[in-house]
Amino acid sequence: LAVAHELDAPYDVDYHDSVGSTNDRARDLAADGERDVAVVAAEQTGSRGRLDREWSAPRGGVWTSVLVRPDVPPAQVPVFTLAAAVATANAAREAGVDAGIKWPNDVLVPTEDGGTRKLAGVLTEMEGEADRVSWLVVGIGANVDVDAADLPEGATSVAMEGGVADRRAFVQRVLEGFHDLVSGDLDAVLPAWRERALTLGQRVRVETPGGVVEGVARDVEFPGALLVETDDGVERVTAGDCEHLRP
Ligand code: BT5
Repeated sequence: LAVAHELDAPYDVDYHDSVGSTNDRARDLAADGERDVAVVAAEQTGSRGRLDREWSAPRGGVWTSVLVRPDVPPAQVPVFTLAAAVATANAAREAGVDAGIKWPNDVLVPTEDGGTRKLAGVLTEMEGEADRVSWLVVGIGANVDVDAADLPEGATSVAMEGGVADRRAFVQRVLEGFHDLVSGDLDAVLPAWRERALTLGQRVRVETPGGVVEGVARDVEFPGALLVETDDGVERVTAGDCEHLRP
């Protein structure tokens, strides 16, 4: 694999044939004071999902973590996560896979029986003061040229969906798309997210740190909250695990 060296990316690329976690590597670079960089790996041996869940990252996937130092308060970080999901869903669509986003950042492919399979995920980590982010690491994992046997149940890949499984093109599009979305007006991320959303209009059940919220997902609001219409009115959900309920 020679993904990295020929990458025409909007970031400097720190390439690894094998690494524990690209997010951990990016965090180390952040501590060293590096500026914007995209860590890219052919495989990860200790990658993480959110809430310390395991993430499978065998060869054939796109595993990347972008280190940026945006001049924004920590409260705006969720919009970077939405942007990463949009860039990834768009890269999948360019590869011929009809992917969409489950709030906030799961990239899924709808199945014929009304379910979904997970194509990609995003893990964002940051450090900052009250009013300003010091560094932000946005980790993106996408199953591109990966076989079902190497993935957990419920997962899918570009190859499995019959798309064009070109990892180099995919990672390039993800990095370009993300860069474009976060370099301009951050408010513009929301309409781009809405265009790819699978969650809006759906009945959802969100497990938030403050309890379960159930209702119909109506919209997203800057910097990334989900507005859920419940029996008791509209609730604004800023974090949590979202499940689409079958009608
Ligand atoms: C995520 O977590 O979806 C965020 C995944 C972020 C991975 C990237 S890869 C580059 C960077 N470096 C890292 O170490 N991480 C980031 P979450 O929403 O918690 O979903 C985790 C769940 O997805 C697991 O519990 C499994 O059920 C499932 N899963 C694990 N590996 C998968 C895969 N390769 N494809 C699809 N689903 C997977």
